[in-house]
Amino acid sequence: MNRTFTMIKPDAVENGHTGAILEKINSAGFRIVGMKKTQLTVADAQAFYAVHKERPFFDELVSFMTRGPIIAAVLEKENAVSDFRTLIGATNPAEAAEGTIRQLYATSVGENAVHGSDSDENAAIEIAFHFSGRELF
Ligand code: ABT
Ligand code: MG
Repeated sequence: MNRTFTMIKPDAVENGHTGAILEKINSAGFRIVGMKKTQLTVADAQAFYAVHKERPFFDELVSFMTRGPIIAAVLEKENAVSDFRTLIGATNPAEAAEGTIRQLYATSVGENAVHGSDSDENAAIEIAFHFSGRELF
């Protein structure tokens, strides 16, 4: 078994897609190990996306990710990291495969509805950033 970290981002929460996205996650065979509704601070978002700090879209990304609540969750499944990236689809929803979460619910590259960890190493870092051991079951 393998774990990944996801966020349902502010756009998808605002647009009322939380329930539909959780249903897709459940139907795809992921077990929810931990989950909470929370709002990132500017410092949280800057730290979470630190790899992008020199990119031109960084400030917009931080302001988007902090503008409203998110759902943060830890998911478990065999091959969770790569299977979850397949379930969410490409970063740009215009390029996301039919039936993926981003194809269905994202609006743009900058507001793409969900996050999924891109490696086991980053999943472990992201899980530790958002959850304590007592919040994972
Ligand atoms: P995340 O799950 O948010 O990490 O997205 P993903 O891994 O699919 O894509 P990356 B490359 O990590 O993008 C991080 C966030 O930056 C936004 N972005 C990215 C832009 O706004 N413009 C760009 O040109 C690129 C490459 C998309 C991601 N956030 N959102 N939403
Ligand atoms: Mg990423």
